[in-house]
Amino acid sequence: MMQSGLSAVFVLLLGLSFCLTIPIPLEDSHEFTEKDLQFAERYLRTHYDLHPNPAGIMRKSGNTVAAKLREMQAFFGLQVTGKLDEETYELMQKPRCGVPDVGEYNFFPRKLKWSKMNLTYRIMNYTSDLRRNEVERAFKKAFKVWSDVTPLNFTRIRSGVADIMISFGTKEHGDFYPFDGPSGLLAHAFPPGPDYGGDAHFDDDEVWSDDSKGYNLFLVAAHEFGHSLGLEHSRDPGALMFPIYTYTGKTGFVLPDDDVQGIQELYGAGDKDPNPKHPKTPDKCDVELSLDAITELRGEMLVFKDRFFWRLHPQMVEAELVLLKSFWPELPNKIDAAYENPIKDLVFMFKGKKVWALNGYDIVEDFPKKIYEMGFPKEMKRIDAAVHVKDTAKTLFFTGNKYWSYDEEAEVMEEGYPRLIEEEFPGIGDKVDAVYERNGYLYFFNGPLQFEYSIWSQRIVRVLHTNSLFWC
Ligand SMILES: [Ca+2]
Ligand SMILES: [Ca+2]
Ligand SMILES: [Ca+2]
Ligand SMILES: [Zn+2]
Ligand SMILES: [Zn+2]
Repeated sequence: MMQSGLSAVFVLLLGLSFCLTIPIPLEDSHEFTEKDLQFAERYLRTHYDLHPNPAGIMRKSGNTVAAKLREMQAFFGLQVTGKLDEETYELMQKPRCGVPDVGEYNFFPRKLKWSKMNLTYRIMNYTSDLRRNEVERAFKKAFKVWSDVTPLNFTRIRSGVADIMISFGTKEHGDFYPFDGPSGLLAHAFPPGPDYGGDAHFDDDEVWSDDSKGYNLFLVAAHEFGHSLGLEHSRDPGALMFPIYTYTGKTGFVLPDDDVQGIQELYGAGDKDPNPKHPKTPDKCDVELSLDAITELRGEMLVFKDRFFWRLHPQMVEAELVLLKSFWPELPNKIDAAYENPIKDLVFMFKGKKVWALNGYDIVEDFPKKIYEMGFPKEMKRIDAAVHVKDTAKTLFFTGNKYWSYDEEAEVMEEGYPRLIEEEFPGIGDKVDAVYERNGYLYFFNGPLQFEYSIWSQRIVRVLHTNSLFWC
């Protein structure tokens, strides 16, 4: 069954190489080169099953370029336009897994799984980027990610045929799903089954590492072995099975909840999970939603929660959820506070005793700095929230039940601070999780509540749910 599935795809792919370029609908305001368009088309063919019928005429529904663009934009939570725009194109360029995002592109009939719990793997060859024992350790650790949460066991064999044959290859490497040189496709794996089934291939035109350099072999392998066990791609940007690569740190990897749910649906839970706390991806419409930080960035709103932030564009209703690390690998996994100084065109982000400055999406050189350099007491451990008030050019910093006022022009902390939050802003509670300013109002977030405070009349004018930010 596996075999016939694969050969069907094989015929299809052979057919593709003779096709003409398909016109791609474009967002008017953007300019793409012919090369960009070919790249976009190739992306949709590889990951979204874009193909013309044998006569070269596009199918009526479902398989037009616009339909495929819509499918991709929906998968990644982008604005669904059916047109190629800057954001969509940028996403296409991110390094990712070679397995398609759409389930119907079957080499993958649904719910393929192994019918046994004891599986074998064999490492057929090695990359020269790492020592042999480092490669072996990365794969072993990647299998452990899955065996920790299921009854599955993985045993390495050194000869003969294993269920999961692992190899490094470049370009065309024997299965008609060629790799593409450095970056782009990083690896792919086949779903459970005989022969090719379960096998995982890694593009050896990448630089593989056991840290943040190039691509982390453990992280990519853990994702690919998810496919080897029968998982498809997840739309959850926090999931290991999200198709785009993000380096999440050298130590302390814990399988996200979404992946745990997925694999346990196939194999059930094991009895030996050493770390039963699996991080959940926040739900913006959760009535209990609380925030870590909030700021504007050149007109866009960034709302921080755990490892993530939402990007809220002023003209869009749907907020895009992304991993902090996917934008700023250097930043910590969670931040305390953030604010924008629009005059300096900088966004400041705080974690513990450190502060980073961003210009646009780029971290400014010489950062991070220590917060005491701004005038905070040396023993201060963190800032809870920060907001810049445009009219006064002052920035307010909240920590515990107190707040400070910072003069942005003179770059000094103002005299007479800290003061008690309760005295200046009665009714908002004795702590602030996050705060932003708009049109003369301060919006204070405290747990699941949001207090709209009029600077002019110095009082709370409305109490809202935190999640009303997202039109829930
Ligand atoms: Ca196999
Ligand atoms: Ca590649
Ligand atoms: Ca905070
Ligand atoms: Zn994948
Ligand atoms: Zn392959």
